[in-house]
Amino acid sequence: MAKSAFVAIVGRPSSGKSTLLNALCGAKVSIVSPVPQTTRNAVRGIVNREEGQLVFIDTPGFHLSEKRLNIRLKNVALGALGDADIIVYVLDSTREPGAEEESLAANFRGAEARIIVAVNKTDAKDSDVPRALEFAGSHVPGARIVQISALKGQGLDALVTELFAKAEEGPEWYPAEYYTDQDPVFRIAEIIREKAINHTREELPHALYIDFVDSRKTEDGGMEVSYDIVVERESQKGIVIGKGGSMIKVIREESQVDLAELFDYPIHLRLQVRVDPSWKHDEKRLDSLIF
Ligand SMILES: Nc1nc2c(ncn2[C@@H]2O[C@H](COP(=O)(O)OP(=O)(O)OP(=O)(O)O)[C@@H](O)[C@H]2O)c(=O)[nH]1
Ligand SMILES: [Mg+2]
Repeated sequence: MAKSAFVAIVGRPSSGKSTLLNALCGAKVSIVSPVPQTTRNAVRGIVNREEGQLVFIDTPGFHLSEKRLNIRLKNVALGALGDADIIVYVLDSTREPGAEEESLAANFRGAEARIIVAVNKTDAKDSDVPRALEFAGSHVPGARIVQISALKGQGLDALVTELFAKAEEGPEWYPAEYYTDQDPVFRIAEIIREKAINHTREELPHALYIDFVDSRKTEDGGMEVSYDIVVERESQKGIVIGKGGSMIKVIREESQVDLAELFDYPIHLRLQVRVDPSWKHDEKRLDSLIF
């Protein structure tokens, strides 16, 4: 009988969790950026092999902060941890493990048998693998450890082998042709958010969310979809629009490229920018964005 398992991918912000999920799935399932706190949801990606099925759950980076949004993000990660059969703990070998890393690792106490530590970014110039191995050995004793580069796709076969060694016999949770369960409205919003994050800096990536407005069928058999890029302040609106609309044009065009790859029908994207000064304090809004 085939095996299956739910596998949570957890780690600090920017440790490479989403990059890892995409590399495992061989597709862009979860958005990636150099900015911490990019992932805001428990995004599922599915890997089917001869041995069975692994359902991965990407999670927001574990970040110590008392801000309302960050607490919610942390709760998404902790929820996924609790639900998972196996945990891949992504440890960034380029970063000094500090109080945040220790606080995250403390969640694994007693669950070491369910954990595989993936020491990531081993390709990077500033990678310090011995430091990461030492931390893993002392803070998650007994857990299996693999060295990977999610970016270069190195060590992933070894990781998958370790995962199937831990997985138990079980049903296929998704049809074999699925690699994610995200609905199209969310998926498009995430792609727009990725492009917007990657073209803005400082506080702006954290200030924005993407809001679906409407959609309609088009004569070419496709869909026209309309989204708002929502920011917190009027000044940020100007930045996202750019001089003569140049920035929003780039965001739209880059999004269109990804959408053409993901959908087998044409998507015509319309983008507007809106200001919502208090969305981070709006519980209903947060409910709809962080899950
Ligand atoms: N050199 C190197 N860079 C990596 C590797 N994996 C991820 N990165 C980079 O690290 C940055 C963060 O990657 P993400 O995959 O978005 O990290 P994350 O853990 O999902 O981040 P959050 O969602 O914010 O928690 C990006 O710039 C990636 O290109 C790796 O193996 N090697
Ligand atoms: Mg991520």
